[in-house]
Amino acid sequence: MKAIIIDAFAQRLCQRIAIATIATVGVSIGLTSGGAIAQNLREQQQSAMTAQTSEFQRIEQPLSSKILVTTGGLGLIGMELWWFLFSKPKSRKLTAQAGIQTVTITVDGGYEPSYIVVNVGQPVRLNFDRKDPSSCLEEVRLPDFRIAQSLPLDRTTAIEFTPAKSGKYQFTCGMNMFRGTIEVQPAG
Ligand SMILES: [Cu+2]
Repeated sequence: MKAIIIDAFAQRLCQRIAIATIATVGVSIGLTSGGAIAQNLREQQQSAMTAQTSEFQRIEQPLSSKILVTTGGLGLIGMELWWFLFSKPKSRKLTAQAGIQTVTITVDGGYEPSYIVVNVGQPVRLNFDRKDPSSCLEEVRLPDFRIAQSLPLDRTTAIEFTPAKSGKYQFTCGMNMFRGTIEVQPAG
């Protein structure tokens, strides 16, 4: 049990580090290109300044754009840190309605909620509400339950199954890029 929790945590952390890395690269590129643009502007200005006389107006523009880029970059880094340190995976514990554990999962740039907790031996109904037009999310798979279901856009598609054993099961898009987890808790 402990091993499972650690494993899930490591997986989660791994995902986050990957996304954080991408975000960092994005910010770096933004800062670098911003700096390059600012420098370019300054060079242009300096050559223009030798020809013209109005100095003060011209020097202010590259400075302000530099400040803007730096502030934007720092803001993004702050948001990234906040997200990395404080945001938590959203999980949902289902309660049965008329004997079926039901949840609606919004499919829009991923799955929300992406972590679902159910009880063993009780029917589960996942209502996938697909709002994302990208073909990436047009199919959902639950390999452990031998389910592969296409999801029409702007519609809710129900998938039903009954987990016979406790454990953690993945559901993914057709290309295994987006993932969610169904945690099946043992009886009692
Ligand atoms: Cu995909």
